[in-house]
Formats: sequence, C-alpha cells, structure tokens
Amino acid sequence: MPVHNQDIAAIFDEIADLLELQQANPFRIRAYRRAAQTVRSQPRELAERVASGRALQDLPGIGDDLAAKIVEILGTGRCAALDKLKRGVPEGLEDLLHLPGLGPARVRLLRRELGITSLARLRAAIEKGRLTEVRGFGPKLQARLAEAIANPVTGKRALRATAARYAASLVAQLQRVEGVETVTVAGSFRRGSDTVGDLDLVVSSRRPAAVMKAFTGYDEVRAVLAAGDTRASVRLASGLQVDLRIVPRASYGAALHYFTGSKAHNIHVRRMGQRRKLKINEYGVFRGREQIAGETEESVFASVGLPFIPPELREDNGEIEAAAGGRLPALVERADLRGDLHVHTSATDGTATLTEMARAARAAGLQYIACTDHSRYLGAYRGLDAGRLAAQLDEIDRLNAAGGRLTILKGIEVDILEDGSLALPDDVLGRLDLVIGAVHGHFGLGRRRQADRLLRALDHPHFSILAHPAARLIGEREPIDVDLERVVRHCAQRGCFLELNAQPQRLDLDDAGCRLAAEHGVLVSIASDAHRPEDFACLEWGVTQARRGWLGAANVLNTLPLARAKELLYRTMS
Ligand code: DGT
Ligand code: CA
Ligand code: CA
Repeated sequence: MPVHNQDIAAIFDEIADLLELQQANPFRIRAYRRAAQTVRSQPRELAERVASGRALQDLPGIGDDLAAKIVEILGTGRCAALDKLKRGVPEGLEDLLHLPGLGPARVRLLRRELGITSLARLRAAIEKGRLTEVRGFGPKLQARLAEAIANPVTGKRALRATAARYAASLVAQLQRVEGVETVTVAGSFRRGSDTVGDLDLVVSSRRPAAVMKAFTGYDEVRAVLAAGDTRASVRLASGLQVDLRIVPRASYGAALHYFTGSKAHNIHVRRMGQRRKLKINEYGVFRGREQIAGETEESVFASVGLPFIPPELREDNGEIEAAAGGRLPALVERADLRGDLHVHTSATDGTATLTEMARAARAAGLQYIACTDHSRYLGAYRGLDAGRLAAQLDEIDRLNAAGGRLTILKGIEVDILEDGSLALPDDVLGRLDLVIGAVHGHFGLGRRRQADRLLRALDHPHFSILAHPAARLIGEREPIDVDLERVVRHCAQRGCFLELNAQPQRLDLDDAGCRLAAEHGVLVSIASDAHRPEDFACLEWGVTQARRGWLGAANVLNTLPLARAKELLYRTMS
C-alpha cells in the first residue's frame, strides 16, 4: 500500500499527542509537531524522494532519528515507536484530545478525577452532570463538548491538490473494474474548490456489486463507514473520506449534477423544475412517472431551459440567472495561457537553474516567462542584491539572444516592507521588465495600515503586479486583513495587476477576489510561482480558481501575446 506524506504526518502528530498526554519533554513533542508540518508541506511524495536516493536529512527539522522513522513508515506503514506509546495509554483517551477546549492537561485531569478515558465515558459524565465537580469545566465548556461529541468533526479539509493525488489512483482502480462505464469525482472537487471536505465519486456501471467490492477493498481504505448495494462511504488511511454512488447509465447525468452540487445550486435548479411540474433528483428528471431526462447533465439543464453550466460556477452566485439570460462567460482555459509571470530559480530559493526552468516552461507549452527571484531583504531566501541581480540580467540577455521559442522577461519579486516601500532601490527596479511586489511579513497590521501599506507600494513608479494579495496559506495562515476592493480600485487607477498565485496552498486571489478584479477591469496574472520545473503544472490549479472567479481569457494578463503583455507591464515614472 503506498504511503503518502499525509500518512507520515498523521503518525508524527499522533506521537506528539501521546507524548503530550504523558507529559514528555516539550522539546521532543515540538520536534514531532515540526516534522509533521515539514512532511505535510512537501510538494512531492517522500516515497519518491527516498526511492531516488535523496537524503531526508536535508529537510528542515528532520534528523537521523526522524529520517529512520520515515523510512520505516514508508516500508511498513507502521511506526514501532507509536505502537509502543499506544500500549501505555488507554484506548480512546487520545480521541479526547481532539475535542475543542480539551488539551492534554484537561484530559489528564478528567482521567484522574473521574476516570474518563473515552468519548463514551465523557458523554455519560456530562449527561449525569458529573463534570461540574471538576475545576475549570463550566457549563459553557460542557455544552461545547457535548455538541462536539454529538457532531464529530471529520478532520481538516484537504487541499484540492492533495485530494487530487488520492483521487487519481482510486479512480484508476475503479475504471479497471469490469462493467464500469464512467468514473467522475463530483462534489466540491469538481466545482474546483480550493479545499474539499470529502470526495464524492459517481460511477456508472451495469454491475454495481463488482464496483462495490473494488471500492471497499481498495488498499488505501482504513475504515468502511457504510456500504450498501449502490452507495458506500470509506475513510482512507490519509483520513480523507470518500463517498461513492453507483448508478445506471440512464441516471448518470442526473446523479452527476446532484452530487456535483453545490447544494444551493441544486435547490435552485430543482425549484425551476417544480415550476414546470418536473421532479428533479439524483435518478433523473421526471414528469409524473416518466423519466424525461437525466442520462447527461446537459439534458438535466435543458429540461429547465438552461444551457450547460460549468461546474466551477455552480454556487448559486448568479450563474443560473446568467445562463437563463445567455450571459454565461466563456471561462479561461489552461490552453489560453501563453506566459507565466512568476518563476524562481536556484539563484534564490528555487531548485533549478534558469535554463532548466525555461526548458520546463517550454515543455508546458508557454511562450514566455518572467524570471522573478526574491530580493535580498529576507535573509533566509538568499535573496538577490543589486550585484547578483545584474549578473542574472546578463544571463537572461544571453539566453534570449541564443534564440529558442521561449522569451524570458526580467523581473523580481521584491518585498513590500512594513511601510509600503520596496526592498530595492528605484534605479535597480527601473532596469526590469516587471516588478512583482509581495507581502512576506508584518501580516498582522491593522486593516487600515495594511491597505495604506499596499496602496503605497502600488504607487511606486515601477510596481507592476501584486503577488498573492491576501498572503494566506490555506490551513496555516489566515489572509491579511485588508480592504481588497480599495486595493483593486487603486490597481485600476495605477495600471497595476493582481496575481492569482497557483500554488495549491495559496490560490490567492480567491474566487471572490477574481470577480472583484474583473469588475474593476484589473487584469489577473495566473502565475505558478514555480520553484521547481514540475511546478508549471500548478497553473492548472490557478486556472480552475480563476474559472470559479468567472474569469475569461480577456481578464487574464498572461493570455496576452508577449509584446502586448510587455507593453502593459513595463512601468515608468508616472
Ligand atoms: P465538501 O465535501 O464539504 O467540500 O462539499 P461538497 O459540496 O462536496 O458537499 P458534500 O460532499 O456534502 O455533498 C456533495 C454534493 O451532494 C453537494 O455538493 C450537493 C449534493 N447534496 C448533498 N446533500 C444534499 C442535500 O441535502 N440536498 C441537495 N439538493 N443536494 C445535496
Ligand atoms: Ca464532497
Ligand atoms: Ca460527500
């Protein structure tokens, strides 16, 4: 069974939890937490890294001991150290740790005072009012705990890109089952949400039993939560839940539409059906007992007088009205992108040389890229100072002069400092084709100061593109508090652009930000922020996000031919 990064991280987190329960050395606990974090944030599977012979010890926070544990987990799916820890703790005690408001100290207290070692015992104790005897467990906390036990959280939402990895091998497996016609991942995944709560598979097949067997027997399944003749739910070893629905071909479009959602979109479409005396559900579109549509999604939409609506728009955010009025936008597609305006090299924190990155960009079908390594301000990045930047510009001139089908623009990703000034002098920035400015610190400024800071940066004579405007890291760092509309309006005035950073953990601008940009006529740069040759594949995630934000090719800066893009990007004093 393949072991994913997520699985390794989960084991390290569990070890940290158990160590906390045992009041182990805080440094040890932190080491495991940090390792879990490192492993989780790796863009590539550690299994591949180990297979290719690259040392794990190069990763931050991974020493010999943790590296050995990773190798053990990759080889066996288990970790002896975890198994040993588990033997020292009553089964179920760990579950208590995951309840809101319960840290290790409180869990120990509950165990000591009331002998509570499981969710079931805790629930019973709350019902009997016994928790009131324990210090610190007021009525508010008790209510929260009761609520959390009654509605268990299914864990964190997975990044879309992470879920895609798990989905791919499962889908491939199901496609090989005899009698299977189509397998589609529906739900929020198909709508292109940046994160997904679970995966929803819709399979069309004449032989549901065979599909069911393959699904529940899939080697990454850790628990079967429910299984009937045509529907099932499982939890994968990664923690991700997958729901399955098997339908006959005649219902496939209706089921796909239903399970793609969103729920609000479905309800709206169903109501339109009711007005036409139609019943629309996951089995089809019915007039009385007769099925009149449902084999394809198009037929479902047509039954209520609508054209096909792309899944990314199905949030009941005006798409149904737009479709009815013939005003659906033609959404941008990956093939529309001609360039990528945010690319790093090994001159700073990338892994590959400019030549290698250029080769990969060409292989990804691009005509131009902008080399935008980091400015020097942040020591950790080995950022460029004026001298090293000059050397890089010479290299770009040489590569461009050598001909070839890819043009490299001269750029930089310069830090926007706390006061909105840029981290390199004007005369240096003025030599470049474009200047990307980015917030990499001082995330916590108040709403007003944050906007003032960004506006001041946009006022800079050479500023071209505001990178990852909200500076969020999904699941890790909240977006900065800023009035985005003010920023967008200022971009429009200044002739600046906004980036949609396509890294799976950023996807920043978000969908609402994209709509705002389009409303104000600000072009969006869908950029990979590539640090590795493989990262150009991220453009796909960015395009999906842009589509969720209703963007067409005309709203996207890097769909323009090179000459026009260059013209718009180069900013002189004004
Ligand atoms: P998620 O999993 O939280 O990222 O979001 P979804 O949208 O994938 O939600 P999920 O997995 O609960 O359900 C998948 C789809 O099934 C959902 O988008 C619409 C449909 N659906 C689920 N429950 C209902 C319901 O009560 N009514 C209707 N009309 N549709 C539903
Ligand atoms: Ca889902
Ligand atoms: Ca679901």
